[in-house]
Amino acid sequence: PTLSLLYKIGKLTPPTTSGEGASSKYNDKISLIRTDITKLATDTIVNAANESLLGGGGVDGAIHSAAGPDLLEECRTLDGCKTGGAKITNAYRLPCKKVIHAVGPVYGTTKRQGKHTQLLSSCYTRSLDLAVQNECKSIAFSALSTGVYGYPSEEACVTAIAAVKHWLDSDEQKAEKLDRIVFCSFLERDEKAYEKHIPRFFPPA
Ligand code: AR6
Repeated sequence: PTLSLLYKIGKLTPPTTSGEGASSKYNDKISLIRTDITKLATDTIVNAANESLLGGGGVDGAIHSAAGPDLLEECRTLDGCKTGGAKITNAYRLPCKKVIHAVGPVYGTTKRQGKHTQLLSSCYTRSLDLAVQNECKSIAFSALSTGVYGYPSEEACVTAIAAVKHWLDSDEQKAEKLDRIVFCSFLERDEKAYEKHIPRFFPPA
């Protein structure tokens, strides 16, 4: 459901203090859902990949097994991807049209280097740019880096929401090319984090 609807049914509550730059302008474009991302028929879904782009466990494993072996074959031609970056492929047997493979930071290492926030933000903004460049009108993000890569759920979700908000605000023409941006969580913990922090950036109209 969109944020507008989530406010209407009382699933999201207005923030006690609104954050800097908070605005409800794009509330009809943003959705929260808790489900298996491989079932979503958005134009593109964002995979939490690693630098090899050759598959793995978690959501990456689920996406590769649902897409079938052709996905791995295409990934082999990509020559990997740097942390903070993203690359796009076809979706094969998945219901979406394209898969964006984003490589989130490993929390411990990149935090020590003071780079974790910038790298995670960059995964979100690069993915949004790729979606628009490939004429995708809807995109669903998995909670990048919050599994094997050890990023604390709330910290990752605040970075994710802030990065998307910043991207939307930075270029109105680009923002209008996307009808729907979905934050797809899998664990209840992550869903709760989105419900808690989304209103600070996208308050009710
Ligand atoms: N649908 C949606 N979200 C899911 C699904 C699913 N089917 N399965 C898990 N999640 P993770 P990372 C959530 O570990 O931390 C892989 O081996 C999960 O609850 O998949 O970025 C890659 O190959 C969590 O919130 O990715 C890399 O080597 C989120 O997806 C490494 O793990 C991300 O957890 C990347 O680690």
